[in-house]
Amino acid sequence: MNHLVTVAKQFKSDGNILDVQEYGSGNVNDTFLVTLDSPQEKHFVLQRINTHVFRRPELVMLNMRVFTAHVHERLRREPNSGRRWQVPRVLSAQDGNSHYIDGEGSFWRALSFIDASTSFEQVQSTEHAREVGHALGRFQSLISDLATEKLYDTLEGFHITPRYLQHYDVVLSRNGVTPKTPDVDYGLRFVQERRDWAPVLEDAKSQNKLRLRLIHGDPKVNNIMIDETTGQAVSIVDLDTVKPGLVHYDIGDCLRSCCNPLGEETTDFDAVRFETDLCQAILQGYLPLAQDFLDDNDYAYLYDAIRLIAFELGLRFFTDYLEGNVYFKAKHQEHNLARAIVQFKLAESIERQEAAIRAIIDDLR
Ligand code: GN1
Ligand code: MG
Repeated sequence: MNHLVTVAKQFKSDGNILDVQEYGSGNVNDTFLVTLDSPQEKHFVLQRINTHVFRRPELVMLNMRVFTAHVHERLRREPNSGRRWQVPRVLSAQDGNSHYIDGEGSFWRALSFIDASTSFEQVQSTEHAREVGHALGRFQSLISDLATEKLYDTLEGFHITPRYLQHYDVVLSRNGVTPKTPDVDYGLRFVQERRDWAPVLEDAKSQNKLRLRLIHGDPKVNNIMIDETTGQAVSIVDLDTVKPGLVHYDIGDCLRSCCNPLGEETTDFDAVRFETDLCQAILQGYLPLAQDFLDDNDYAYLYDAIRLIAFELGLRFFTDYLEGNVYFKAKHQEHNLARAIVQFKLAESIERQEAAIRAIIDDLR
């Protein structure tokens, strides 16, 4: 029997397994969609966790159990808002655990599929952008009353930009840079010119201007599930990085992902731009839900967050290219270099539009 089917059978579900197919476009974990013959549950999501990235995957699952229980309880008590909102459920393995380890030592887990919904690699319209913003606000607000100490830090250094810079310096001094092509040269200069500004959010955190909260960590456009009929956002998936952090990491990540109409994988570098209309729509969806937990300092650092997370992701891709593609899955040798340039071009576009972006933020406060 196919190995994937054998693994899928280790998780409790309502029906027999009809099919297991690769699913989505994750850069870290391997994701599969399992199809069942049961009318109650047509699908579930099966994932092999990248344990090179998530060193303690059992803590990722523990976190997931804790905050999904919290959110399910809040949703149960909340008055009906007339909108569907769902959180994936962790499916137990036959032995009652939240994971299954196969004969090769791979770590597998299963989650329920959000029915009748779909996600997109790029934002489709301003309505879609508004829904993405709504989803992020809804998600953050549902975990805003869960104490940060309840969740483990399952990926130390995640979104701590100065840590990525430190690692970049180590890789550069260890490996050197060969070949020094014009693209590599551009990347080196780009990082050099911005490195003094890179600790901006971490500095604000140390000065107690910004405080830790629970965040999603990866609210990019393809993690927002959209109802197939209503077009409304109904869930955010990819919950591995829900842990303590700054809400700014989330806002920055959401905007760098959603306001880049060409997407992360384009190779048309000169056409990459940050679309301020989409930024406005996302914040229009987000801020009404977030204004209860955002203070003046939070607003003051929003622009920096948008610029920083684009810069940071570019730096992460660039470092990974220089290191030989050890973190992000790459389809070819230069793949992470190309992804880095896209993020750097996006950061430049953000910088050019600083006044307009700050005006949008001020306007919506
Ligand atoms: C990774 O695996 P995926 O695609 O969900 C990465 C994110 C990046 C994203 C860029 C744990 O997410 O931080 O923003 O690639 N996840 C991790 O596409 O590093
Ligand atoms: Mg992810």
